[in-house]
Amino acid sequence: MAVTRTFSIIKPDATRRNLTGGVTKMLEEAGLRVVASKRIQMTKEQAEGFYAVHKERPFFNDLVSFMISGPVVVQALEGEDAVKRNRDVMGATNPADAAEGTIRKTYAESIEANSVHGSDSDENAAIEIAYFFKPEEIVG
Ligand code: IDP
Repeated sequence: MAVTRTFSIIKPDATRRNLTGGVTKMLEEAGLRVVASKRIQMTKEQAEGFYAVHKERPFFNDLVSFMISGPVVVQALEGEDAVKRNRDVMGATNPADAAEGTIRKTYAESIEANSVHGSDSDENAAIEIAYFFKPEEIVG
């Protein structure tokens, strides 16, 4: 299977509870390698742009407010079939539906404050990585 990249965000509910290490450990144990990482405070404009695909959804404004409510850690991850591998370890969007052993089952507070973002396709992974990282910030 091919080694690919995906994009991850450790969301404000997780940074607030000092779970950056806990989440990253679960990503690494799932076979993903952190090839870029930075802790940032997203601006409203950045969050709106990142989630533009959801702008017609009823939860869009709340989601943007949540994502700028504290620092996040944006990461590029590398591994075999990285997008699926990451989605598997993240678990379902709603932690109530997430499987045992997943990040969201372990750490998420609610369907909104669900601790992590992960790209849903290789195409979106490339777009999302480029949204936050310059090529030289990624060291494989
Ligand atoms: P995903 O993060 O599992 O890919 P998406 O459907 O792409 O899920 O939703 C993006 C993010 O929007 C979710 O991770 C969550 O933070 C938030 N979200 C999704 N559905 C709801 C909802 O019904 N209420 C509040 N927030 C939601």
